[in-house]
Amino acid sequence: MNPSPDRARIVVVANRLPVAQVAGKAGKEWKTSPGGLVSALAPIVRERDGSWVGWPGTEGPPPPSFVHEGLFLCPVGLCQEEIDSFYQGFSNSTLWPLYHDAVRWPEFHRHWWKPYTLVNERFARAAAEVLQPGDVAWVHDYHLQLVPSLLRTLCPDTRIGFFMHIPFPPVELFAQLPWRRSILEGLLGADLIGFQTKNCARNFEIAARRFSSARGTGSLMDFEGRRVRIDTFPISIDTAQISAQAAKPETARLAESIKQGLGPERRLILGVDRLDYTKGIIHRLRAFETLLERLEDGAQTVTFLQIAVPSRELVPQYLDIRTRIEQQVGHINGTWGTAEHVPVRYLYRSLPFEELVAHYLAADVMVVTPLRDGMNLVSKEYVATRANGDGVLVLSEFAGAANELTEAVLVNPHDIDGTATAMQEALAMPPEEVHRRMGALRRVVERNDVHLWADSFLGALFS
Ligand code: GDG
Repeated sequence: MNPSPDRARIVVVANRLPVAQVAGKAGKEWKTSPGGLVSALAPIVRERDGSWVGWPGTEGPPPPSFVHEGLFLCPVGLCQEEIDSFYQGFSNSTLWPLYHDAVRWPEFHRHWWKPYTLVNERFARAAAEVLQPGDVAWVHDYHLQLVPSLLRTLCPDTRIGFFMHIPFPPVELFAQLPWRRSILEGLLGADLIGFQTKNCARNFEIAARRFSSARGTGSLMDFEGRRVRIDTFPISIDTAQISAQAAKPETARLAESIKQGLGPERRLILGVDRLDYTKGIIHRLRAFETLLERLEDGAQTVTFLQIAVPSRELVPQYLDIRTRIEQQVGHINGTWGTAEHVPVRYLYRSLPFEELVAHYLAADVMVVTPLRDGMNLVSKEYVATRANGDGVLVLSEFAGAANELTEAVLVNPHDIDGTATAMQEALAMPPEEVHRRMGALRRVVERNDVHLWADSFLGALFS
């Protein structure tokens, strides 16, 4: 008999461990990685005496399993060749662009596929080694889509859940993938496959019916004599943690000094993203320049601050998009800047969490305009900091978050004029409307936080 959902041990299988090695006083030491996923899953794994299987993020043989802050961690090693082919290649140059509406050309290379299968097998074996009867395996994301079926072969009685953090593309795009059947059969090894949105779940069902032997409609499919449930679990944030950080007096002080630094009476429009071509930063900059053209003299009263977190710097498309963004920032500042005013401020780095929250608090308008995004947590984090009920969120309709945050100012990021108009309206929005919209948005992130997301997924896995 399977244990109840609140007692089973959980083995999380994810590309990355929830820790990274940093330089400490006594040499290298492990530090918990920031982020909502870690803060949601770590307590569940810890309380239930579970484990976390993942790559430590550096090349070479893995260290032995170890306990960090009460979490049992099982490192999986990758050699340099596998980092190039499995991680930067198949995961981030084939699957990532293909699954994000092919906003960049996905590269299909046979010599990347084999390492993808081999690394997935290694993850499955590492998970099988720690799984005990009655445990549950929760596999995460596009890097590990073969793990559910591999694990099913190794541990046939284990309940297996899979959650896809990024979109699942429409079948017309997915059909391009030469290994489409293997990927679908890999995922169908799970008992439950979770997606961010209903559209993604539907895309998967259509692809599974077309390219595998899975049958069924709606949220239940039959595959190789088993029932597979397909469902939607929109991920969220640790709302209480972010709200508490925003409420600290030191955060308010820091936000005030950020505002003062812009100059008197200036309004702040903020963008925060990993530097990724899916996040629409170039389109956003073009929209901001269009806004400056329209504002003419008023251009002096507004600043756009883009925080771009370095990401996948060894993948050529990322280097290319960084160069283009930096050229565009230079172009706008060269054209519109004065000795007193720099219209675009650009930070290419990751800020400490406390500073990130202070920037959210300082922003009059938050622009989150990805060309495609599974969910987008930044949009939800901004909302969580607005205890005063002010601030306007401009949000792409192509972010999964747009399904929930319907009171944001929704935009098509490809429509540069439309996005500029949305920014302009956001800056001029009457306070009553700002408060009404933000109130509605806050109710959404207060109701659905990352803990509810994890509980809903695990509840469904046991039902
Ligand atoms: C993938 C999917 C899905 C950003 N700048 C800083 C910083 N961040 C943190 C944010 C946020 C996280 O990074 C970014 O999360 P997003 O959801 O916006 O985007 P992805 O990284 O692409 O995440 C996405 C997500 O997985 C979860 O399922 O929503 O669709 O693509 O939490 O706060 N954190 C710090 N400093 C920064 O400068 N400390």
